[in-house]
Amino acid sequence: MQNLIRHAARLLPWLLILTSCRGGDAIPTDTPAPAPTPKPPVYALIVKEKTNPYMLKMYEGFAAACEEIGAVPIFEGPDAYTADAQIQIIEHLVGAHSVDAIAVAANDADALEPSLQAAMAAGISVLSLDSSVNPSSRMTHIQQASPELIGRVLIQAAWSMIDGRGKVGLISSTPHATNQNLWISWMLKEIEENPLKYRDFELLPVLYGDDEPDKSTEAALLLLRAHSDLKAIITPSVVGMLAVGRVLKNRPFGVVFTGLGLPSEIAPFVRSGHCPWMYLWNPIDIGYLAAWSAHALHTDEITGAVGDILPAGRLGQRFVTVSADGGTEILLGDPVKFDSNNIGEWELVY
Ligand code: RAM
Repeated sequence: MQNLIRHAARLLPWLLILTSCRGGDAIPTDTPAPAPTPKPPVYALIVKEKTNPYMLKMYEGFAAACEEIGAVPIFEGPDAYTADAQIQIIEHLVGAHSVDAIAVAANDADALEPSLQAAMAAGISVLSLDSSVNPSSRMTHIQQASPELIGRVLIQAAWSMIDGRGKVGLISSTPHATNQNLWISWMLKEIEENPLKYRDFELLPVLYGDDEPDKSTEAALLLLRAHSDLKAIITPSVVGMLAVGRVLKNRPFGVVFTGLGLPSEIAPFVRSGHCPWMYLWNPIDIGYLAAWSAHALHTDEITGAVGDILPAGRLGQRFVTVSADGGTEILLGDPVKFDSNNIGEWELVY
């Protein structure tokens, strides 16, 4: 169906030309009309917010893949982490018929559903990356790493850092972010399923820094003020990580932090011992994989169904598999642990 709509849309200009020629200005039969130059496909990346360094790294990979493919990349995103602003962007792109595929990192999965469904109905290939949209609003999702693994390793890391005993704060991004919420649900499961191991480990209620430096700083200060016996902070947001690191650096040593951070930003805190280790994956590769997937969907090489195989440039062949939310996904790999041994190598990359 996607195909049919897309091809019909492509044929429309030709039909119009042919109909307008029927009147009198007939093209001489011995002069063949020049063949139209094929237009390169246009793929848009819509991020959660435009200045987040993680989002900029995703676009770096997205643009690089588009160059290899011969596609035109577009970088879109709101100035604040709101679903409303993302909906406006999607509606504008659909209304202008200006893109062939949209890859979106959702600020709210439910809120984006109507606009993304309208995009697909208009023949645009839709996929999500980083923070997923609902299965019914996408053709597939680019999954950075197993959400279960991410949630469990973060709790296990904090547990090891404080020898299993004491209070641990949790600063997330926005309350509607599907990726952070899923990771947090696995953090809680890790504790629930291992009551003996975590008997002296107290995870405090989640605070939201909204992926904003000031709000994340406030959340960290609030935790420190409210709990003089705080031992550690976990933050599954790169913006939150930098904010927490800066707060802890200006205080007497005592509280450690871990989470999902950019090596380029967190390296000084790994070296100082404030962040003994942390995790992430390559955000450039996420964007790169998203662009190749957008291309495979647009050219009908895949439909986004389980079992589909696609070429992904330097990442090789990738597979569409079933996702925990009932939709499908394409997995990048495992979360990477960054500590004093490898941080120096990666801080120059992302
Ligand atoms: C934040 C964003 C993003 C997340 C990273 C780890 O900047 O919320 O969605 O994947 O952190």
